[in-house]
Amino acid sequence: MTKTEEIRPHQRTCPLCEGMCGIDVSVDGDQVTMVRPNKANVWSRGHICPKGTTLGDLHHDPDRLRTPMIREGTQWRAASWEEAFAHADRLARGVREKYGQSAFASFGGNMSGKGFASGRYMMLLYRLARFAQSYSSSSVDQLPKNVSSFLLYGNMWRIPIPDIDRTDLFVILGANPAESKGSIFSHRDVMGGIRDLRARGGRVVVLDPVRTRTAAAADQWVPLRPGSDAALLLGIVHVLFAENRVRLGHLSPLLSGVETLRDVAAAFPPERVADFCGVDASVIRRLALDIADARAAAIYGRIGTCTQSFGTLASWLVDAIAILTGNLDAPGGSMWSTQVAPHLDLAPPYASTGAVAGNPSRVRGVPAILGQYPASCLAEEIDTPGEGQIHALMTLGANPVLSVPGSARLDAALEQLDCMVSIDIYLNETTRHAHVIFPSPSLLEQPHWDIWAWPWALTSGGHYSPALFGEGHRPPEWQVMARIGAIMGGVDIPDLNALDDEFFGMMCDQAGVDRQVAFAALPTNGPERILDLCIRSGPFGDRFGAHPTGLSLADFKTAPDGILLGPAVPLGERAITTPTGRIELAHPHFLTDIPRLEAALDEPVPALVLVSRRQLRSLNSWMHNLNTLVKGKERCTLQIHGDDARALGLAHGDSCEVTSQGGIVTAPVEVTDDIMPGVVSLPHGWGHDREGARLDIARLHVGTNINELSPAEMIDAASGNAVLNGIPVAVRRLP
Ligand SMILES: Nc1nc2c(c(=O)[nH]1)N[C@H]1C(S)=C(S)[C@@H](COP(=O)(O)OP(=O)(O)OC[C@H]3O[C@@H](n4cnc5c(=O)[nH]c(N)nc54)[C@H](O)[C@@H]3O)O[C@H]1N2
Ligand SMILES: Nc1nc2c(c(=O)[nH]1)N[C@H]1C(S)=C(S)[C@@H](COP(=O)(O)OP(=O)(O)OC[C@H]3O[C@@H](n4cnc5c(=O)[nH]c(N)nc54)[C@H](O)[C@@H]3O)O[C@H]1N2
Ligand code: SF4
Ligand SMILES: [Mo]
Repeated sequence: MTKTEEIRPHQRTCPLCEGMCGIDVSVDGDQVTMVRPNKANVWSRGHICPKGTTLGDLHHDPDRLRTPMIREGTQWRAASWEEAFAHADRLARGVREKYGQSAFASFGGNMSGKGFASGRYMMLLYRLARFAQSYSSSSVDQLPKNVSSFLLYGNMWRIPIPDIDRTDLFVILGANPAESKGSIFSHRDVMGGIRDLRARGGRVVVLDPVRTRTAAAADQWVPLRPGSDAALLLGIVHVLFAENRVRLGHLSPLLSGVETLRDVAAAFPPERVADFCGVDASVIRRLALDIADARAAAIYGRIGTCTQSFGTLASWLVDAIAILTGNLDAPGGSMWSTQVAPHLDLAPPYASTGAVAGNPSRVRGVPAILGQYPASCLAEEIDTPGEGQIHALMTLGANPVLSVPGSARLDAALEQLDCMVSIDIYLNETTRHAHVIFPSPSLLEQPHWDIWAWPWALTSGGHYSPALFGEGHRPPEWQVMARIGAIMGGVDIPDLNALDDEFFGMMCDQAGVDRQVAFAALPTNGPERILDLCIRSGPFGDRFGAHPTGLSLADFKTAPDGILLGPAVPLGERAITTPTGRIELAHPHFLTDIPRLEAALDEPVPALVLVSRRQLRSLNSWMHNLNTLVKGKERCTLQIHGDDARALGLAHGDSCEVTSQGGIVTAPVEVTDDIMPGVVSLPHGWGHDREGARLDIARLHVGTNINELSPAEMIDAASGNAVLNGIPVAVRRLP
């Protein structure tokens, strides 16, 4: 290799969030020397955030696990791969012999689908493992939106995305892309998109209890009480009907339940919900008319509308308003993507067909929703004795000890497991309870093509990044996934390659591609041929020669800055796969939850409620071990309005104690008028003081775990999703 080749940066996509930023990674031998934005990347055109520049630090982090780890008592030791598989197998067999397969559960986290192989082989692992109970971070995140999309359109992942580049009015509820960079909404630069929209004369309105940096960049900030979105949105629906502003647009022949929705909303005039929402009725009316009168309006609700008491109703009504104003499946409104490589197994590893609600949970009796139990139930299912008690758990890219409500109980419960296997890159707050940890390869040791961001992009395109470093002496990640699945499910795999061929063959069937043709064209096992199949059988693909001008992975391999293929187009009836073939605007699952909302309208308002916040330099709970990101002033503060601070005798910088029904934490006080009175906020993902975690930098920036305050009992009844916002709290000054 010549000197110039050695220092030429490698073009990649940052895999950390949905921003999908193109980056240039410079290396010297096996060292990353620099990460910079790639201005030539056709998607991101030079956009980047501080996290993306730390991919080298992450790769070199001495605490990142490189070998499997086995715990004996409180002692950890590095182990060979074969030893680790054998140890996990022994423990799993023990549980199976004593309690049967009903004692096995899984928790899939936010990083579970991000790996090139792990994302593509998750389904194989779960098929082999036959977990009796599945849990995931979905039920502390977007499950209400999955439920509403499942009922409205027939597919839990057919979530509409705001088309901000072509809209005139962007209404944001409960999202803060200035910090999060967009969620279930991939845009090359959301804040840039907001600036462009305003520059061309459009408007942006943000409904949020906090004047976030997103709200500050908008035309209008509407502070509203946490958990009140559904009521406010019903007020808007009321006005649309009452003022004769309903315009159904091209989806009209596909709609069912319009009159029922009108009748429901008749009982919710803005004047009735105004006090509950803390928003003037005139503001709600104006917003309804602005949406109705805009040439195109994009209404976007994200995590603030999901992780609250009425998450499902709010998620449903966001879409209902788009539908009633002709803004669904229409440019400038909310649309669905057309992916270059639609992943053939995107549906998560739990059954999501048939009824939305499944069997009741053993301890609390709440139904499984779309095949999974609420994360808030995990602790009680582990620590409550009886038939069906969980004794074996697999975690995959998850840190539920910090991310799930009632985390103190969960932390204690995990210690009781007879078999805990984690696939993770750190020995952290959660994995310290594991018996065996299998490390994933570093994000730079694997290729990348985003599975989780392209589905939410309203520009079709693709970007393939080859692995930058070799994986070293470890079995390929896809084989690790298969073997762990087999261990958890107690099945033998006589031949891994034959198993993979069968898995691949099933994908060919799903894609309508002749198996023999696909095997002949793509003879090498592993995740790359799955990606190639997805591209070639996708809407822009060559269909293995049937569309000679179509694309294959080879085209992307020769386009290191990516390829774009144009903006989203309306999908019409192709998008609707409900049993009736219609958009179920008034599905009974939504309507049965309305009385609960009505009852809440008359309940007394708590004096102080807690909401969560995200921070640009964090990624949920796990990027706090990188000094570049955590250094600087304390970020884990309790934000409180000046009026509330005065009333409670709190001053900026004081230490305070926050108490809820769930627990007690302490935090430094940050007085700010960027939060509405009656609401306080803490960031999530902190609390790095657990004994035995191996996170040397994070330990210096402990912070406090907000989920010790979130009560496990508080869930959105219609989805089982955790309520992380609007938690009643009391705050007092500590001496
Ligand atoms: N109070 C409150 N709680 C919240 C939220 C909130 O807003 N407020 N947000 C919720 C949301 S939206 C989510 S998604 C959840 C997240 O909940 P989790 O998924 O449980 O938590 P993360 O912090 O994302 O944990 C990611 C895990 O993946 C590991 N990891 C990192 N990189 C890799 C990798 O390459 N491979 C593997 N195998 N593992 C890797 C990390 O070490 C970490 O253990 O938290 C939820 N909890
Ligand atoms: N830097 C960074 N980026 C991330 C993450 C991260 O941890 N850090 N996490 C990633 C993940 S897993 C996710 S899911 C996404 C989430 O991405 P976003 O949905 O953009 O999440 P947040 O930034 O938490 O914004 C949620 C907003 O909801 C507001 N809110 C709280 N309660 C309510 C309510 O009842 N109603 C309304 N209308 N608003 C409310 C909060 O004040 C907050 O401003 O971000 C992803 N990107
Ligand atoms: S915005 Fe997201 S994708 Fe872009 S650099 Fe930051 S973390 Fe990576
Ligand atoms: Mo999330």
